[in-house]
This record gives sequence, structure tokens and C-alpha cells, in this order.
Amino acid sequence: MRIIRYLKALSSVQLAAVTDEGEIFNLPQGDFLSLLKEAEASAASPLALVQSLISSARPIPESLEQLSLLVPIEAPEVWAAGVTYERSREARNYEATGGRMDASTFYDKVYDAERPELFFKSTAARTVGPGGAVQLRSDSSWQIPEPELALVLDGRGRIVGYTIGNDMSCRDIEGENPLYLPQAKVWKRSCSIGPAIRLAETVEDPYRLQMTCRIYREGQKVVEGTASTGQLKRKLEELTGFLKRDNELFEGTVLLTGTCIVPPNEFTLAAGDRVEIDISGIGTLLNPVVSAS
Ligand code: DO4
Ligand code: MG
Repeated sequence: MRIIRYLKALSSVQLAAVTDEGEIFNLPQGDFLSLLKEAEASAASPLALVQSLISSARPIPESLEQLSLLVPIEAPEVWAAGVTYERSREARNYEATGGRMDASTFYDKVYDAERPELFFKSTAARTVGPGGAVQLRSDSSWQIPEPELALVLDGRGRIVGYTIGNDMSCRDIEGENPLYLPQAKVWKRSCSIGPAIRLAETVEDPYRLQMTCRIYREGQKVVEGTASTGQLKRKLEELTGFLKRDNELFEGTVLLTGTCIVPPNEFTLAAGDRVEIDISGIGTLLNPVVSAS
């Protein structure tokens, strides 16, 4: 079962549930957090609540492709984990050593350390949803999307859902100096999430999700990469455990879990590109790329 938000006529926002069969049912709650709250108040699981709400309802006639999808949740904060896959460690080492790959870097250290790399990535205002444009930085010439499994958390740091995240990144800024990480990661429209939240209780094994990223330029596919969450070095609870430690977590915080798909080193995004990220059981997150405004 997946939860979406879409734009209805007269600019009103509608929450809806998408069943495994692809039927879409409008839900009465204003947003995903209200759904969680109502489930908790009635001591039901979110899935049980949704199932009871849709049991005697009719699906809407539109298909998912016909709807104007919005971010499935306006996450107050988006955090991200880094160097959680071997492929990411390799890519960061390439950036940090200018391709020499002969140094044991802090990326090697964090990959093996008990404490993971966690950084602040985005706020609701900087985050775009399905179909929204992600933006390039004007002072970087080496930019890539980072396709990542994203965890939707409640205020206690429990995983209540899974979505897809794009952690847009500047490899040159990050490689120049690790202290530049916030600038390499955080700017206007540098994060996208969506298209749906898959309820956590309906995911049998989050370490068996297939991920694909495709980048199109002038209608041609110029990059394609695949990965599995089975390649993740850490457990998801390790990441949420460190995120919530001595922290104040807001309901609906999103945590990106790191990337395992990195385009070839000679590739950089350009305005007009289209990024497509697919995770099995969640959907496809599509975003056009625009230049800095
Ligand atoms: O260390 C820099 C960021 C790493 C990252 O964003 C990732 O591995 O996904
Ligand atoms: Mg990342």
C-alpha cells in the first residue's frame, strides 16, 4: 500500500492510497502525518486504518500517470547518510584524491567506523516532488543526482514508510574540501522526494529493493545504473539510531540512506536533462533539471 498526494481542481490537495493492484482511493486526512496520528489514536496500524477507510469506497477513475503528483510528505527536515555503500566510498575517494586513489581517506575511515556520516540535507522549502525541477548550482561544473532509498520517520525515529530521494550533489565542491560539504549538498531545489510513500509494514524486506537511475539528454538515455539495497553496509536502524541520538526529531523527517549509483566520472548534469529513479515497490521519481535562477 502506497500513499500519495495530488493536486485536484481548484488547487486543492488530495491524499490518496494506491493499492498493489494500482487502484487509487481518496483519503479524508489532509496529509500523511494526520493519517499516522489517527492510526495511533485508534490503536490501529496505518495499513489497517487505510484498509478500513477504503473497504467500502470506490477508486477514482484516474490512473497514477494522469494525476499531478505532489511531494508525498512536506518533510520539515531531510537528513542524509553518506558513504554507506562501497560504490560511494570509491567515488568520494576519487573526488578527494584527484583520481590517484592512493590515499586512505576519511571516507575509508567513515565507511568502517561505528558512527555513520549523517548530514543535514534539506527543508520542505528546498525540496521538490515528482515532476518538479531540480536545480543546478551556478558555481559547480561537476554535478550528479544521487538516487537513494529514503526513510520516512515518526517523531520517535521509527520507520513508518519508504520513499525515493535524490540527493543532488556537487562532486567538485565536495572534493575540494570536506568542509564545503553543506555547499556541495544544500541549495535551492537540491533535493527531491516521492512519488509515493510505501507503508513500512507492507515492505517485507527493505534490504531487497532494486534501484535504477536513468538520465536522459535530448531524449537519449546517457546514464543508467542499477543497485540493490542489499549492498548497504549498515542497517537502517543504525542510521536512525544515530540520527535520533540526543536530537529533536520532527514527525515526518526524511532520512536518505546514501547512494550506490554514481554516474561515470566524466559525467555532469546539464539543464534540460531528465532524471528518473526507480525503486521496486515504491515507484518512479522523475525530475527535469534546470539551471540556476
Ligand atoms: O560524504 C559525502 C556524501 C556522501 C553521500 O551523499 C552518499 O554517499 O550518498
Ligand atoms: Mg548522498
